Amino acid sequence: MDFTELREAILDGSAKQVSAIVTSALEKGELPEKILSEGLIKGMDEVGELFSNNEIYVPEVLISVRAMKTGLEILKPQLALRDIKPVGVAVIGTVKDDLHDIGKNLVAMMLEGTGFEVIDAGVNVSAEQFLSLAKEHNAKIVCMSALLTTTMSYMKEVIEAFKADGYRDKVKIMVGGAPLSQKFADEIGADAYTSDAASAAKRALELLNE
Ligand code: B1M
Repeated sequence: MDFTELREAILDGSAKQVSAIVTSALEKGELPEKILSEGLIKGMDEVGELFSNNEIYVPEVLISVRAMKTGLEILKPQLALRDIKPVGVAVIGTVKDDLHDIGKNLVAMMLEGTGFEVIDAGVNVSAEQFLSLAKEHNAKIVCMSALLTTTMSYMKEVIEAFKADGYRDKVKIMVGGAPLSQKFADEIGADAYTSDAASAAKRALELLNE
């Protein structure tokens, strides 16, 4: 099956279209994992590309994500039946004393769209919470978001906490948020910095395979 129409429906943010195409593809015997990878994930990659190039903005991305999630809901039971595992577990959160989560939520959605199981710790997340969630869920990726110059420095405390616990080498720690930079990420010893949600998902997948 050619999944162009499904990818276009994701780009258009048409949940109704996505639902109809996914349902009919399943009825025609298409494999759920193929509909997921060739249709939903590839469609979200294209959305991510447009978003990174500032050709679309947050509202459009959120509509596409909603359409993609509609397709995912239909596929989930089929994927479970075929025992398709997530590519890995990622813990994400906005750091302590910071309540900004629009960007964090976009990153969480893009990670999900790339096949990760995402444990979203929410906002105002402490080092202890990041650490205990990472251990509890055997996460390979920890993503921290910060939007304030006064809270981004807390990311270093989180990294130090992972080191002190001896768990630092078991995870790849990624950071992001408007006031951040690659230089800052290097200074605090993060494994990766990305400037937007789409590249965060891509980089997480690369780190998983490194
Ligand atoms: Co606040 N706020 N805010 N704010 N707010 C900013 C960030 C600010 C820049 C506005 C300004 O003054 N110009 C300023 C921070 C200044 C500074 O320190 N640099 C600021 C301030 C001062 C405040 C308060 C202190 C205001 C006050 O109460 N006095 C207060 C702080 C509350 C707190 O956090 N403790 C505050 C509160 C708020 C609201 C809660 C009202 C609201 C947030 C609502 C919410 O998130 N649920 C809010 C908002 C909306 C903003 C602005 C307008 C928009 C931020 C946003 O969501 N951008 C913002 C001004 C601005 O930036 N225009 C501002 C859109 C979002 C998609 O971008 O989060 O950067 P962003 O995410 C991007 C990338 O950064 C990246 O991917 C995303 C999408 O591509 N990314 C990651 C993000 N996280 C990542 C993690 C990764 C990877 C990539 O991990 C691997």
